[in-house]
Parts: sequence; C-alpha cells; structure tokens
Amino acid sequence: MGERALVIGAGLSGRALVRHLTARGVAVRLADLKQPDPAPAFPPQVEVLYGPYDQLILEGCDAVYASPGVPWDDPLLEAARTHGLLVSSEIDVFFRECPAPIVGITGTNGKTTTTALTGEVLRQGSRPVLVGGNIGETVLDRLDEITPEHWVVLELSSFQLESVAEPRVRIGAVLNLTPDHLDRHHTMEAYVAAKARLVEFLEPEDTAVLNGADARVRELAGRTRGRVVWFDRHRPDPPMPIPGEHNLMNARAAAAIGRVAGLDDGAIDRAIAGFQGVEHRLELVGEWEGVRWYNDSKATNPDAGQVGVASFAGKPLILIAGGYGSGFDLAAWAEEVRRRTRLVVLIGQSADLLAQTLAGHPIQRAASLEEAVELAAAAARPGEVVLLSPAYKSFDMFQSYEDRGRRFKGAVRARHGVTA
Ligand code: UMA
Repeated sequence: MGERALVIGAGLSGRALVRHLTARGVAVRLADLKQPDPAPAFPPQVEVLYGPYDQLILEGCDAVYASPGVPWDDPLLEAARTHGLLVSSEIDVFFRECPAPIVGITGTNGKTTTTALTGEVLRQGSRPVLVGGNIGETVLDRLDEITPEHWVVLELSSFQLESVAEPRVRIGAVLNLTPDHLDRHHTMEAYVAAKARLVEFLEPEDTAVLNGADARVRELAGRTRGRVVWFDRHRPDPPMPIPGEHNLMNARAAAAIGRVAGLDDGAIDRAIAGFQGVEHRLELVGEWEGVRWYNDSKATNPDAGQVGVASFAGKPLILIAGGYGSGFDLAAWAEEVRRRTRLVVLIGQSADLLAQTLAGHPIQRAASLEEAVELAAAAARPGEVVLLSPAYKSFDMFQSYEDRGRRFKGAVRARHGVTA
C-alpha cells in the first residue's frame, strides 16, 4: 500500500482512494491536472497539487494510484514502474481486499443497466448484495460493510479492468464488444484485451457469462478456464419492462447470472419484471400534450445512439444528438437515424460532421441543449417521442453525461411548467 502514496485524479475514484489510504495511515499526495469545480474537501494532512505535473511529482512516493481517466500507459505511470513503485488503482485495491465473491460485468454497451438489473436479481436470494464500480458508485469506501456472505456486483470498464493486477471474479459477464475508447486503447485488439481480462483470471469453478451472438465476445470462450454459459440462449425469456431488443439481451444476461448464482426462474422473473430502469438510459422524463420525452444521455458513442433510436421502432421520433468525440464510424448510426427519425436537432462539437453525414434529412441546429429542447417541443406532435440520445460524449458542453442528462430533464420540465 506504501507509506507515502501519490493519488492521481480528484474525481470519484481519487477521493475514495484518499479516504481509504489516509484512514490506514498512508501519507497522501493528490495531483490533478485541473482543479475540479467545485473543489473537493480533503483532510489537512493531504498534500493537494492542482495543475500540470511531471515525474518530479513521484518524489518520495513508493506507490501511485491512478484514476480510470489516467491512461494506463501514461508516461508518469511508466516512470513509476521503471523506478519500482507500486502502480495501482481504486478498483485494484478493492479486488485485493474484498472478502466477498464478485460478479463482474463488462462490455461496450449495456453494462450499467445489466449491473443494476443483476443487483435486483441477486437481491431475490438470501445473500446481501452491493452494487458499484463504473456505474458511478465507488466501492472502496464500502469495504468495511462487506462480508464473505455478500455478492458484490461490479460494472467494470476497460480502464478499470486493465488497472487490476488480478481481476478474478466468481461470475464474469461480457455483453458485447464494438469499437469504443480507441483514443485511449489505440487498437481494437488492445481494447478487447483489456475486456478479456475479466474472463482470463477465472478458475474452473468460476463462470463466464458470454454473448454467443457477438463474434468478438464468442472468441473469449477460448481465453478462459472458467465454465462458459451463453446468455443469448438463456430461456425462458425474462419479461423486461424497459424498451428495446438490446434491453432484452441485458435482461437475459442478468437472468443467466441469477441462474448461475442458484436462483430459480420465478425469482429472477419477478426481479426483472419490477425493474425501474436506470437514470440516463432510455429514461422516461414524462409525457406532455401526448409527447413522450426520453433521456438517453448515457449513449456516448454511435453504437449506443443507434440502439437508443432503434428502441422506438414504429413510433415517430424527434432526436437530439451530437457532442464530443471523433473517429467514430457513423454509417450504421446514420442509416438507423434516417429510417426512424422525422427530425434531428444537432448540438455540440460534432454537429457539423453530423449535418454532413445526414445531408438531405430534416435537421435543425441548436447552440445549447435548452434551445434544442425548445426546437424539439415546437416540432413535436401528439403521439411522437422526443429522444436525447447524443451518440457522442458530453465533455464539449457538460461535465459528464450525468450533467447533460440532468440539464436535459431540467429543461424539458421547465418547458412544460414543471418546477422542482
Ligand atoms: N485526471 C488527471 N490526469 C489524467 C487524467 C485525469 O489528473 O491523466 C483528473 C481529471 O482532471 C479529473 C479526474 O482525474 O479531475 C477524474 O478522474 P476520472 O476521469 O478517472 O473520473 P472519476 O471521477 O474517478 O470516475 C471514474 C470513472 N471515470 C472514467 O472512467 C473516465 C467513472 O466512470 C466511474 O463511475 C467512477 O470512476 C467510479 O468507479 C464514468 C465513465 O465515463 C461513468 N466511464 C467510462 C465509460 O463508461 O465509458 C469508462
């Protein structure tokens, strides 16, 4: 754990690390390229450094803990390795210290819904359940409440998986694999390799829950010593109340995990039928004047955006899309959007590119999300759906996809005279 540790990043993971390390008597230096707004409060003994940093910041430290946003091949981390320092992360520490069996869920899209759903399914059993990880809840600061009787359900991103020395789980589910985060992983092979770590550390008594309908995921069966269960073939089909074929796949994955964990089909079905959905994933904001408004801000790449749009098959759709990011293949997204939408309102940095990509299709441009809501509201007719499903990341106009989703909901409610 180190006597003096450097923590990089003052976000959710960094703050959890600072609490964990200081509680164990480790002297902590915290560095962040920029001061978060609002600035988090740290105990006075923590040395806090905001602004650009270089290798000198390692001086006197015997361990470095990086946030998921820090590339695992960052020059600072490489220098630390060269000097023999421990290089670790919030989720790495958690894996080392967690006394309970872990269910790990990864994939490009659907992780958060499947993680939340799996938590609901496992709660039907007798063991206490804790849900966290990339879903937005750090788990390190909850170690004290976890017993060997628990199930811990973790959403694991590729960034988190590559940062865990031995990511051994009891049940590891991989939902799908399409290109994402290639700015960070450089190649699709490297991205798949990070995700594959979830099943590569399984022992024969563990289970890989895989999607046989996804060619890249199917290949992972050859990279594990664990038993393989194909969740796409799970039957009976659970009654999933959230729209979209992809959500039925997510429900099959959660149901397959439930069966591996020893639950009966009736209990699994009850949990899934009562599922309320997850904020920012095809979340119903409300219905006004016969128009239903949905927040799918979590759609941060074209694959997720395409899935969002396809979820409303048969209903006339007004789509709000665009944001931050580059290097995406837009062909499949654009085809779906042309087929399903009556109007697209474009926002964000990618608006020009999307306008070109959708040339000939009805589009409008908005300078802000609030203006996009105004334009959509003016155009929408009773029986239609307005969907925010950006297909891009949020960082050009917002702090995060959560910030974007909440601003959207606020603007939609304000437009319809709903305060609070
Ligand atoms: N920072 C540096 N140096 C760097 C990079 C970042 O100082 O080289 C600083 C930033 O200025 C920022 C801080 O680090 O202030 C933020 O750290 P972070 O981006 O790692 O964010 P956290 O708040 O710690 O949140 C992370 C995950 N973020 C990322 O993976 C980018 C959250 O996933 C996760 O919920 C949280 O840990 C708890 O586990 C979010 C995410 O977008 C939801 N994940 C990606 C995705 O789902 O596609 C992977």
